[in-house]
Amino acid sequence: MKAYLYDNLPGDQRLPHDSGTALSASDLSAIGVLYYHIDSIEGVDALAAERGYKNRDEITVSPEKMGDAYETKVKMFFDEHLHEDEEIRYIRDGKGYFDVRDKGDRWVRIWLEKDDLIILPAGIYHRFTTDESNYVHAMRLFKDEPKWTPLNRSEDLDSNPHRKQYVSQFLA
Ligand code: KMT
Ligand code: NI
Repeated sequence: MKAYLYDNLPGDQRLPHDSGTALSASDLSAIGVLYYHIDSIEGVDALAAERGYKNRDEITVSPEKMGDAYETKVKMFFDEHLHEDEEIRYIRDGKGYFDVRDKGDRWVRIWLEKDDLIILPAGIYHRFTTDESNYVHAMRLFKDEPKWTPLNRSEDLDSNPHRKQYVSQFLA
């Protein structure tokens, strides 16, 4: 895992866009983003039991797996959005970037690789992209039924209870 402020410069979303300002795991936890490095499925099972993640599936994002849909999918993942549930991802292989908004509404880029696990809290604005390797294989965990509905950023969401809860807990 490597976290840093995004440079906001033009260029492919899959490039590093590293501004040079590094952030730590504790900077991430201050905005409710939890990072773990877990090198066994038993470790993931223990975390899942502790946090009540009852369901899981696996996804591979790559041109090999997705064919012509790949470029479209990668652009969709990169639209800024939030969810009304936590987003939990465990990287089994490959690499990818999760970008999350910080307290100043700046993008923080989090580079994840094999055995990295991230929990994004409900209500945080975020986006995802593969990196230049164009390959990630991840486990998606969830508490109940998978609810993937992305709610794209909009002022209408300022009154969403999950957004309000996130803002009052981490951004106030
Ligand atoms: C998401 O929600 O953006 C994804 O599931 C992307 C693939 S998992 C790293
Ligand atoms: Ni998401």
